[in-house]
Amino acid sequence: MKIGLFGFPLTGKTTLFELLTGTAAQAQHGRGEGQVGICKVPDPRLDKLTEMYSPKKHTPATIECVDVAGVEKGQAAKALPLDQLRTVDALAHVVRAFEDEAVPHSEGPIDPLRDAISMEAELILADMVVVEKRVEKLTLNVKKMNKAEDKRDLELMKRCLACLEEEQPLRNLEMTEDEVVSLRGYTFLSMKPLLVVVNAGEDAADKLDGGAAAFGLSEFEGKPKTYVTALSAKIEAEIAQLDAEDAEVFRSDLGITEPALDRMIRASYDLLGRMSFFTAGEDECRAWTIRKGTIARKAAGAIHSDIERGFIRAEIIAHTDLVEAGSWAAGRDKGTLRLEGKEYVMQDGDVVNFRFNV
Ligand SMILES: Nc1nc2c(ncn2[C@@H]2O[C@H](COP(=O)(O)OP(=O)(O)OP(=O)(O)O)[C@@H](O)[C@H]2O)c(=O)[nH]1
Ligand SMILES: [Mg+2]
Repeated sequence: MKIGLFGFPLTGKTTLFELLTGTAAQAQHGRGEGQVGICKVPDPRLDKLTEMYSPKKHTPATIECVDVAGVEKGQAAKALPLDQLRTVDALAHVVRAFEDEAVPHSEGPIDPLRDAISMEAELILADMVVVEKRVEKLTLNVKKMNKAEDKRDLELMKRCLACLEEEQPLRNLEMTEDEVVSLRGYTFLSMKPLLVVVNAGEDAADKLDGGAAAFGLSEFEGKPKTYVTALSAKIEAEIAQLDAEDAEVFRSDLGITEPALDRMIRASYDLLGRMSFFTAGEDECRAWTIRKGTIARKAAGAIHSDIERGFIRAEIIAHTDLVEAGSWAAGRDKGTLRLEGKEYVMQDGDVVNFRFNV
């Protein structure tokens, strides 16, 4: 899973990147040209397994993060930062809500809704350039060769163009699975799931739980493949330097109910329809990220293609049941550990032992 942080200049992208990836020392402020980092997904369920098994290795799930330079308004179509986001699974638009006279904002007074709308327009514009060229090319091809395939592509591209001309992102366009696949190669930006991350000031902790509405962004809520979350990047970056106990005291003093890292990751998992399962043993306890609705045999493939190919059965126990039973064997005795076949739909928090044959 790869997430791209982007936004107007000086909105706190690199501060958030540092927080997510724990790379404060290396991250480049004011430049951040496509720097990539790994975010370890905190998960108390995995911590609990590690406590039970004392494994040699503890391996959390990870999310890849990209931090790009600020996008200037009106630059979208040729902006390098946006081009660096072509390969991400989701875009995280870092919208500025914090007030700080020492940090100028290219768009003028602080206004999260205005910025969220203008950035959406930039994405739409960037895609429009690509779609217009494609429509031109396909129209010519159809005239010349009249191939069914080109005709079908042209029809789809025209629908995309109409959507963009109405100032709607391609996220809003209803498409079949096949159409989505056929557009994949274009890496359209306005088609990517969008996480609007409001970077609120340190004095706005009481608003964080209020979500979109608290920052005047209600109109972004409930849109297709769009999710709004709020956090306070700078203060959280400072809290991240503290030990766990102090951090908690600090957070509760400020009224922050959930660490920014957890909030951001939960939002990303929800937005992208992802969930985690675990493998646990004395060698390694590990979290794996899969799409919701994945069947057992496919989930095995997340670990290794051999396990998917040679899949026989999966021994599965829900995390809560394993903790309650106290051990794998006790779970088997209690009957909460089950044997499931390849078509079993994985559940969030399943702890799994795949049986396979190669
Ligand atoms: N007061 C306050 N300042 C912040 C907050 N987040 C970031 N800043 C400050 O804003 C300035 C810019 O932060 P960066 O994280 O470098 O912003 P950026 O979006 O990466 O900037 P560019 O990459 O240049 O576009 C720094 O001085 C940060 O300390 C915040 O939540 N509150
Ligand atoms: Mg930056």
